[in-house]
Amino acid sequence: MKRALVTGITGQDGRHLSKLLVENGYQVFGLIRGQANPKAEMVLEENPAIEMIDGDLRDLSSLIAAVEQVQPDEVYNLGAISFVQLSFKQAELTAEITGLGVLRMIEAVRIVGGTDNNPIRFYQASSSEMFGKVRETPQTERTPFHPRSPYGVAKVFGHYTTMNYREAYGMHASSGILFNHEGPLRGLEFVTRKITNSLARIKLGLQNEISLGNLEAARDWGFAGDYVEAMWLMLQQEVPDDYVISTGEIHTIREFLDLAFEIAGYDSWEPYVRHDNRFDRPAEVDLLMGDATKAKEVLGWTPKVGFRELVEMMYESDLASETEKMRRNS
Ligand code: NAP
Ligand code: F7E
Repeated sequence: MKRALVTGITGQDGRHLSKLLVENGYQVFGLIRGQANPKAEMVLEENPAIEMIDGDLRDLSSLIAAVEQVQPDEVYNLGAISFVQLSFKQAELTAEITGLGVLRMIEAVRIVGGTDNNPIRFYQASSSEMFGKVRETPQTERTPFHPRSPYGVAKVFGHYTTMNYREAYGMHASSGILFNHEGPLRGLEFVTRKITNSLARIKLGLQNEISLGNLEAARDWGFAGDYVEAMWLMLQQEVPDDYVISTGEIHTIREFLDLAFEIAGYDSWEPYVRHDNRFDRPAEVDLLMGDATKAKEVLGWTPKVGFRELVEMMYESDLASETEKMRRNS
């Protein structure tokens, strides 16, 4: 039975990835930070086969202890402050966790190491935010980086750290440069889930409007369930490498609103959406569009869920859960 250690197990991707790993016959260990983290219970309810291990990306010794205890075949480093807007307000903490946290995690893996003929394989959750003010479109593994937020800067540090450990120590360390991926498990602070959840509440008469920032930004949105498969495939390759994971299709926030409101049976979203400059960013990433040809050719990976299906899935899930909450409260 293969053993995997996953940081960020309580996040969107951690929940999808741990499900996939358990289905693939792995014993899964999740790194959990803090005292009595309430999200740990939720993950265990979803997936009772997971074992939780205490640790924090700010604390190297806790990471070494976790790797020593688990003796993993594979480590997936998904833990981060992942909300770009928050990274502007807590830049130092973002650098500490999203940036230096990668160095600590991969250093723990290097120190513990695994056996000579079975070295520990490492996955780093890199991001399309590293491209920021894009130098070319679509973006590939060779496109230069120009991050536009403390989050993007921290991810560039983590990306180059992973590359450096691969080159300097011959480690099996790979990075997935993942473009935005969403789904019903997406945090409510991200724009897609904020829209589908608010829309479900508007439909049920629980809310009147949605306050949003810049509607003109364009993103390459895929489904998180498809993207965690790519993470796993990267660690099954003989040779470690970096891969762009994306759909190659872009839509603006405005187009997301068009489709979501159409699915919910409205003629127009305009009466329900208000601009609030608290959601504008000091520096914006206008457009991200990935070219995942390498992942297709080497990993055999392609996304399965299209844009309409994704928006429908998120809206239907929010409508069902908000209806259930209403029923319980009545
Ligand atoms: P998410 O839902 O925000 O989850 C972040 C996870 O990081 C949570 O489990 C959180 O745990 C954990 N974490 C935060 N601080 C930590 C610390 N000090 N020590 C250990 N764990 C800590 O993020 P996601 O969407 O699943 O994304 C997973 C990874 O992929 C992140 O690194 C993100 O930056 C990257 N990424 C995401 C996307 C995307 O579109 N989703 C695209 C590219 C890259 P708590 O429950 O304890 O807070
Ligand atoms: O913003 C605009 C906002 O917060 C998308 C993370 O997973 O993907 C994610 O980062 C766009 C931006 O995601 C609101 O200005 C407008 O242009 O959903 P988001 P993100 O910043 O693209 C990357 C790949 C990651 O790696 C990150 O971890 O939407 N926008 N109005 C808004 N965004 C939010 N959150 N809220 C609004 O009200």
